[in-house]
Amino acid sequence: MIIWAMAIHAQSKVGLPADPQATPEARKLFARLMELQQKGVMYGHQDDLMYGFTWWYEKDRSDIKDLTGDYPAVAGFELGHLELGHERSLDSVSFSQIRDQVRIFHQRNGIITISWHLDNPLTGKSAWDVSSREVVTSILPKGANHAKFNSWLNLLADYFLTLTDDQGTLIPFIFRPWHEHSGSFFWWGKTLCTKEEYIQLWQYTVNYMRTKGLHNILYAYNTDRVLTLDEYLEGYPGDEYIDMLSLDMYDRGSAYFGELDNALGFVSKTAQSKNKLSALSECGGIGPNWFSESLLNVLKKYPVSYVLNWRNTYNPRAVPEDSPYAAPSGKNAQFKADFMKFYHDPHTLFLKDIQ
Ligand code: BMA
Repeated sequence: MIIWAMAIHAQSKVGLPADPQATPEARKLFARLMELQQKGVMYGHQDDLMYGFTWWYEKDRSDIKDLTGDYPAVAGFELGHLELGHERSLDSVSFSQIRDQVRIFHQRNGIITISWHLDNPLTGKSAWDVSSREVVTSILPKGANHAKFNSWLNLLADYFLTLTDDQGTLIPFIFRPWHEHSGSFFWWGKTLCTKEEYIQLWQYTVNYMRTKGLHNILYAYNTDRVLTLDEYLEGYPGDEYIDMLSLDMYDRGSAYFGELDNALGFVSKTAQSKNKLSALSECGGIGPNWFSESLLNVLKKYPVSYVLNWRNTYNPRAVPEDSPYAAPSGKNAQFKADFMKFYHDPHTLFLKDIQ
């Protein structure tokens, strides 16, 4: 009897989001991601649907689709400046357009992931303002900026509550706040607060969203480049808060693929042992066979839900030498064939592959 009960319990733990009250849609998304992770690695692109390197909002356009004929399987969206009550994000995209594209992409059966480069609530400067080590302390309970932080979380929750489908059902998505904690370039970075404060920040945020009735969110824990699992897990808020273990790593030189292999190895292994998802949630690089061989060879070794290239910053003054990371063009047009090889590889999944 006890063994039977334990077996049922263990089974129910497999493939379930961290939120005990997760909506059916969030459960479905989690199970779908778990299944897809066994099939291959999805390709994702930040801000893919709103603009590209040389264009600004053209209906149904995407730099990835222009090149490959298909959309990415994962679309990234950014909410920085929502907390200020602005109409447009720090990347100049209107929040109403983001809402529209989230709805459209969900209808296309794509996967949605959201990031938040929120301003520094203490100094009023950007997310990259690391001039003070008091910011996280100041927004936690009893801190001088706690009420302000709550009002920012309110704006975020209110916006999340508008991300609904035609039936009014909340659209499930992956949220990756407080990212790249192992680095110290955001005000919530490793040397800018204590480990305990960082954990509290995470738990407070997730609990706040849950209290607001948001049970449709899968949460991604995230660091920048790390060399060890201890380094990776420093600041991990706990299995009850996290659904995905993710990593951001950009190509910064010859050690890159070795370090990526090492980190993705322990991240994906730890994720598996916790029944969580894993992802390479930001990456970028270019070079001969960069996508189709160097990156793919590492990705093929581990169960990784998705790999995402950061945004193709719209550049109205682009000159032919310029080129974005994703969907290479300009001076990198020579690498288009490499990206197409990556696209055609049976291991990579674009939107049509996940229907
Ligand atoms: C960064 C850069 C910035 C952008 C931010 C949020 O890495 O792309 O230009 O504002 O992400 O999207």
